[in-house]
Amino acid sequence: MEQKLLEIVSQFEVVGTPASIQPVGDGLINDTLLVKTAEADAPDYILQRVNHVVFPDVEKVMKNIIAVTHHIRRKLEAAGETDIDRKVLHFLPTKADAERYHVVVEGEYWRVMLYIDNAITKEAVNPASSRAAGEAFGRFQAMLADIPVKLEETIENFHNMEFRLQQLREVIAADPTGRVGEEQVQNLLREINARAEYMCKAERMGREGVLPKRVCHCDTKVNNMLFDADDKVLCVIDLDTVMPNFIFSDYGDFLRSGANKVAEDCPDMDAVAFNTEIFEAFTEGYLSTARQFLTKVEIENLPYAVKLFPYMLCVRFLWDYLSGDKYWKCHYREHNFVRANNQFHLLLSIEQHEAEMEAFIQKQLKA
Ligand code: GN1
Ligand code: MG
Repeated sequence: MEQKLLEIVSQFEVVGTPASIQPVGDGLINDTLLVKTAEADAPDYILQRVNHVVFPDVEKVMKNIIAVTHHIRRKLEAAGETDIDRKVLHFLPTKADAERYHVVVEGEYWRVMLYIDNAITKEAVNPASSRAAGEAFGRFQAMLADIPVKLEETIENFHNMEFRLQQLREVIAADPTGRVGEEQVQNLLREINARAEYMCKAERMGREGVLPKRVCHCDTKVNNMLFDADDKVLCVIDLDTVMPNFIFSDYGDFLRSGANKVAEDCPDMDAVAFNTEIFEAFTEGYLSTARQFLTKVEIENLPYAVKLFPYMLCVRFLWDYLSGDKYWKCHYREHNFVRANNQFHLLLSIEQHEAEMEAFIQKQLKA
């Protein structure tokens, strides 16, 4: 096996002799391996197998990633930054084709990037890491605000609320699991329907031309950043979902996961609550780097974005529950329903904080 993997690495423009290989990290989607080279002065590498079930079009994914990393690299160079290989991911071209950044071996997709040593990832969401995340994801969007190429949508309609509601309506009509009639489902559906029109506001504003799509990360989690030993953010990682979206995706989804006082599948609905301290820290960080390019409409709708993502995940989890639990792994029959209900309770808690969120954002803008 190791020999086969080392041969894959050798198909890329690596410097030095790949000598050993071992798994690193705990990513659930892709397989990630650290490749050490024999020479002390040669860099080490990361070899990654891309999950082509989640990402059916790996060509598109790689095209986006290369456009994004090259654009950020040029920005950092123009700003006179040093140590750039630690501040943006560096993917290696293949030996066979300098324009290609992945190889296909026996139906599996592989890519290689430079290993960033002495970097740290954080799992804990606290005010400090949330502020750092806000800053980093805001800066990421800012650097990509003027990217000259149009990126591809690597998961079609990923954060399209109208599409997610349509999916839910279709599964209700087909009712393959016979779960639609459950009282708990009917109760949740009433709440979903009552908010459906409001929650599709982003799509409407997009069609009216008042809300732009920008390059977004679309998986803004605290563990998708690398820090150096001094706790400074080096770069944003995990770029597979980078695609054009409303900026609400990056802002709202971080708070959906980070500012819930409990895990997204916690069954104790009374414990589900919006953590305003995390909201404030993340918002402060995000606005410090993103306000330079955000429009008035985008800023005014940040509180809407905070509500949109719990609502969207409520709809997606319920859709999966009614479909027979095919998308998310479930450990018990009600697991997806619990997730959906948890997200709905998070939304209820957020709705209580609306005026407070607006006031906080206005205060930041005046600061
Ligand atoms: C999925 O598997 P993970 O945690 O990277 C989903 C996200 C959801 C999340 C909720 C490609 O992400 O959109 O927010 O579950 N990613 C995809 O747990 O569907
Ligand atoms: Mg990750």
